[in-house]
Amino acid sequence: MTDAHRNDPVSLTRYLIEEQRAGRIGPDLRLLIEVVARACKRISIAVGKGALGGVLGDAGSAGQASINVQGEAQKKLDVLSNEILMEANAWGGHLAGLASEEMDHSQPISGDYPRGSYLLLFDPLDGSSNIDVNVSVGTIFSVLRCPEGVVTPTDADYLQPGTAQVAAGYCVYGPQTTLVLTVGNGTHAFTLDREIGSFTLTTRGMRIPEETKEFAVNMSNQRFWEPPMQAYVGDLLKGKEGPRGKDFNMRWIASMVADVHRLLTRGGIFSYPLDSKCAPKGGKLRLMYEANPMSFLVEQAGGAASTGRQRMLEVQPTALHQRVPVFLGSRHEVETAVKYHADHDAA
Ligand code: P6P
Repeated sequence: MTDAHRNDPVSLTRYLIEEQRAGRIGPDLRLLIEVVARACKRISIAVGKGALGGVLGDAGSAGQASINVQGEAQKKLDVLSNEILMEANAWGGHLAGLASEEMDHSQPISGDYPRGSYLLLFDPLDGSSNIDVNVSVGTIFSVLRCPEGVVTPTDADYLQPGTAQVAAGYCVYGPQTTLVLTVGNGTHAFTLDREIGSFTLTTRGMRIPEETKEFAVNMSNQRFWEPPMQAYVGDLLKGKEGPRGKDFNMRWIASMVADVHRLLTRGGIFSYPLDSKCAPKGGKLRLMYEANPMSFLVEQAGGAASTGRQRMLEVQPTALHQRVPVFLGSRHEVETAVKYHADHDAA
């Protein structure tokens, strides 16, 4: 769908009401997604102010950096984005609890407010190392059901495989602010109309081409990769004279939301594989609020998502901030990368 939105604009609210009317989502999930979208609008405004808003640079005070549970220096906008999402979701009555990349543990909704039946997980501002250099960043979120009978959820209640997600999405803060969402009925893009402050459906049913000539990986880690990854990328680089029989292009924005938005839009494969540096931690990217929501979106758009050795959405989580290797994007290309790993392991 290209320009149809100009004649009959479908807002995010109308899309969600139509999904509810069709019986695919309930009123609480509709409210949850609207609340998250509203928080993303506030984050977009804060990100867009940059230096003018005094929000660039590292968090912390008196020269003392603020370090999060990931062991990463927090940016001021990391902290602000987290606060915006926490405040927005505290009082609506749709959530039982929430978990964030920026918080050591999950947090039940305060007893001051009614609790709902959903768990919200998010990376409030992914790619934040790019903020100070004005490169696209984004918010990633995942929605799970709170286990039956659990009133005060703990970290263990979040440890559900990606197949249990009821919704997932991201908001990319780039030249446009675009919310990409799935509730299990396709992947759809909503662009923020800043004049009226509303997300408008601009692509209904994103589809990832099954083949691609574009890969996204941080090549500076090549010497640390496992042999199957060395072999896979080595053959990509051989181009049409090599076993793949075609030339490939490379992109790496180092902002997962931006790299994934590109492949959802025009195809490609994104990979952050194991390397000898991150292998002890299980990988670089986080399963619960980066890999799983992105994998849900990609599969709903006809793509594939894997750890290299297992379908991502079937990984049984063991820890809230668990890390995994990631391969996702054009289905046939992901299957090829997985085959390099299977052949290596079989040998
Ligand atoms: P590297 C951003 O910090 C992030 O979590 C992802 O958004 C991104 O894909 C990756 O890390 C970039 O990692 O090692 O290339 O800086």
